[in-house]
Order: sequence, then C-alpha cells, then structure tokens
Amino acid sequence: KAKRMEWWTDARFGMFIHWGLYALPARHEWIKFREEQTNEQYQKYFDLFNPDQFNPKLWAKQAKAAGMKYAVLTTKHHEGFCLFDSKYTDYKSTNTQAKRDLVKEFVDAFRAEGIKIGFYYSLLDWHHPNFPIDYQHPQRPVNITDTAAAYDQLNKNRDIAVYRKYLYNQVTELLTNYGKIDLLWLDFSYPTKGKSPGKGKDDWGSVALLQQIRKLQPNIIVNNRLDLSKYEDGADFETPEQVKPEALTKLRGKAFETCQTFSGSWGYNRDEDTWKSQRQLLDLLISSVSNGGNLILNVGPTARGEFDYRAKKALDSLADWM
Ligand code: FUL
Repeated sequence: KAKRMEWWTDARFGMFIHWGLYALPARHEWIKFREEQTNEQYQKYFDLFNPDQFNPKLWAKQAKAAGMKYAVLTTKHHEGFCLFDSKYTDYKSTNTQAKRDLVKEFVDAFRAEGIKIGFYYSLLDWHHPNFPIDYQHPQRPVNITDTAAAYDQLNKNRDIAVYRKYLYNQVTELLTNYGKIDLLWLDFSYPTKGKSPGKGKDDWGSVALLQQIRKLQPNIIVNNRLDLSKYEDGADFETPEQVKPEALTKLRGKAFETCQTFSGSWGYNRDEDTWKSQRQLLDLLISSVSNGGNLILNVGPTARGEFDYRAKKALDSLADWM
C-alpha cells in the first residue's frame, strides 16, 4: 500500500471534473433527483447533448499550469449517462450528437501532459431499470404514509443483482480499455433511513468488486466509498467533502483528500454566485497540504465542453501563485 500511495502523497493537488448531461440545464448535478424527473423527462438532455467545444487538451494545459498533478473525471455520475463507449448500455456519449468516447479523449490529453489519470464512477444509477428505488432516487415515493409498501411496489420489477453485474462489467471495461489507470473514485454508500432502504457493500458487491479492481490494475488507488471501512485494505484514502480549512486539523495522520468546488455545485451551475476567491482557494490548498492531505478542486465544464470563464479565471490565479 505504501508503495502504490507514493505518487498520490507526493502529488498533493488534483483536478476533479464533473461533466454529464446535467451540464445542459446547468443548475446542479442532482437536478434529476431534485426535480423528480423521470427518464423520459430527462431524455431531452441526451438528445441535445452536443459538446462542440470539447477539447480536453486545453483542460489538461490549464490543470497543469495550476499545479495539478492528477485529474479525476466522472465517467458516469448518478444520472447514469456514460461518457465512454460501454458495450453494456446505449446510454452513452457515442450515441449522442457528440459521437465520441469522451473518456478516451480525456485520458489521452491528460496523459500527454504527464498528469495522472483518475476515474470517478457512480455506484448509484438513476437511469438503469434494475437499480432499486430508494430515498436517494428521483422516483422516490413522496407524500405517502406507508413508505415500506411503496418501495416494495416500486421495486417489484427491479433486481439489484442485474444492476450489480452491470456495474461490475462497466468498472471492468474502464480498467481494461484505457491503459494504466492511477486512481478510482467510487461514489457512494448510504445507510437505511427509517423505512427507506439504503445501499452498501452487499448491494454493490464491494468485496468482489475491489478484488477485480486490484486484479486488473494492481497499482491503482481506490477511495473509501465502497462501505468497506471494516476491511483491511478496503480503502486507500478518505474523501471529506467541502470541509472548512480550520476543520482539516482533525484529519491529521490520515490519508485524506478533501474535495472542493469553486462555487457549490459539482456540475456546471450557471447562476451560482458563490465563487471562491483566489485567497479562499489557496487557503484550502495550503490547509490540506499542511495537514498532510491532498486537495482535489472541481471544475464543472459547460454543456459545450468548455470551462466557464469564472473557472478559467480561478485556475489562472492559482497558476500565477504557483
Ligand atoms: C457526492 C455526489 O453526490 C456529488 O454529486 C459529488 O459527486 C460529490 C463529489 O460526491 O457524493
């Protein structure tokens, strides 16, 4: 473990990239959930997806200039849309107007700049017909009293075993078809809440999945959201979200990576006006590093495939400081 963690410990600073169909409505990556949209309602974003400005070489150059040593792209977020050419689904970028394997182009561009490659993959999937509905799902039962019965009814044709196989197959594809992958960021497990079912290691098949991951990419490092905290070697690093700089002292002595956004949402959110200043960003970087951890700072590219001008400005200001 110490050996595989070396580059990551040394890297200190990475770029997170949250990109998916949610970039079109541009008001948060959880929009399907928040607005309780069905697959049919969400379909318009797939039909209109056409990132004509996508040029990951520009992204990679900006990341490098800002001092970032690794990058993690959402190959699939909770919405279920795949940015790669998976043979297990039609819900993928190659079937949109883009007609491109966006993951492949990301990998090639960032690797060419000497940046380590990370894949984010969502364990949740709000599009897959066999992914059981729970309280984190757009089609969750709302305003009803008998929650348990409502879930049973909603899930009677959904079989998690089928979905588990799908996720296993897709992770296998991602770790087979794109060369050496340095980091895998799986997202996420959550406990049962009242009568609403949650999801954890048995649902994801976490033990077998992690074995497969380590078999395919022996030096890869994996984050901690597979619900394997009780297992030795179940995770390489912790992933506290949006922690305030002053709270980071509590994480000393642990392998941690704090993930942070520029403005609040992870996906492109056009109208957010809470963008952090250069000083706040540097404060996050310095506090993460001085407490012995990493910072991964997120960009949510627009639907056309560009970094928003405010993200560019923030990255430029970090490049100046570097
Ligand atoms: C969370 C997700 O639900 C957010 O959308 C985001 O991806 C963040 C990094 O992890 O659990």
